Amino acid sequence: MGFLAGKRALIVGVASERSIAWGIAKAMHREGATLAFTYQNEKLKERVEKYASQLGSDLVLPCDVASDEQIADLFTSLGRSWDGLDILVHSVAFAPREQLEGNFVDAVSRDGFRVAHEISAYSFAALAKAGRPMMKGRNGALLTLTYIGAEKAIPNYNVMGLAKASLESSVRYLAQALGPEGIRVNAISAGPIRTLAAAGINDFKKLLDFNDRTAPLGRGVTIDEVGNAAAFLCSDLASGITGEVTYVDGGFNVVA
Ligand code: 0WD
Repeated sequence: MGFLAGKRALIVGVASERSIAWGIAKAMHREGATLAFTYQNEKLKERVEKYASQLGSDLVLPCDVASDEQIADLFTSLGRSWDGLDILVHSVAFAPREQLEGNFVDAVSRDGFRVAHEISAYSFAALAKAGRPMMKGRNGALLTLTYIGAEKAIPNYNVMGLAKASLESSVRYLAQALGPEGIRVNAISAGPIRTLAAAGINDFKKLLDFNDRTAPLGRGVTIDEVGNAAAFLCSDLASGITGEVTYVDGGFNVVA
C-alpha cells in the first residue's frame, strides 16, 4: 500500500506530459492517491482528460485561476464528487513573454507586474481560500512550485522572480493561517526543467546548462524527482513540516 492511500488530491497545472504537475500526479497516483485535475482552457481540456485517464481519474474540471468565479465553481463541482480534499497542488505560473527577456528595468511594466503576481502568486492564496472548507480537519496539505529566481537575480527571470518571492512568502503566511485547521503548506523550489512554461524564458538553455555544470549532483532534476518529493511533503510522513521551501535542484542552491 502506498503512503498516500486513501488521500484525495487535486492537481492544478498539468499542461503537457513535461509539466512538473504531471510528475507530481504520477508519483501521487503510484503512492495510492485518488486524483482530480483541472485544465486552464478548452484547448487543454481533451489533453488533460487523456492524461487523467492514464492515472485512473475521470474528474477533470475547468479552472482559469485568473477568474474568481471559475475558482469558486471548481470547488462546488469537486464537492459533488468528493466529500473532502486532502491535497491541493498548485503548479501554475505566467508572465507576459516580453517580461521574461533582457534588462529587468527595461522589461517591467505595471501590467506585466500585475499579471505575473496575480497568476503566479495570488492564485495560490485564492485556491487555498476556496479549498479550505473541503480540507479542514483532515491533515490536509497544500503545495506550490517555486524557483531560486525568488531569492537571486537570475538573468531574464525578471518580474517572475518577484512573483515567486511573493509566493514563497504566501507559503509562510498560509502555513500560519491554516495550521490550526490541520492544513500544512509547503513549496518545492525546483531546478530548471524543460517544460512549456520554461520555453517562455529567454535563454533558458543557458540557465539549464549552468545549473547542470554547477549543481553538486552535476545534472538537472526530472519531473519524477520533483514528484517524489511532492508526494512525501503532502503525505502524513511529512506531518511535522509546514511553511517550508524544499529544494529539489540537485543541490544548486547551496553552491550558487
Ligand atoms: O524549470 C522549470 N520548469 C521550473 C518551473 C523550475 C521551478 C519552478 N517551476 C514552476 C513554474 O514557475 C510553475 O509555477 O513550476 C510550475 C509549473 O511549471 P512547469 O511545469 O514548468 O510548466 P507548464 O508545464 O507550462 O505548466 C504551467 C501551466 C501552464 O502552462 P502554459 O505553458 O500553457 O502556460 O500553468 C498553467 C498552464 O496550464 N497556467 C494556468 N492555469 C490556470 N489558470 C494559468 C491560468 N491563468 N496560466 C498558466
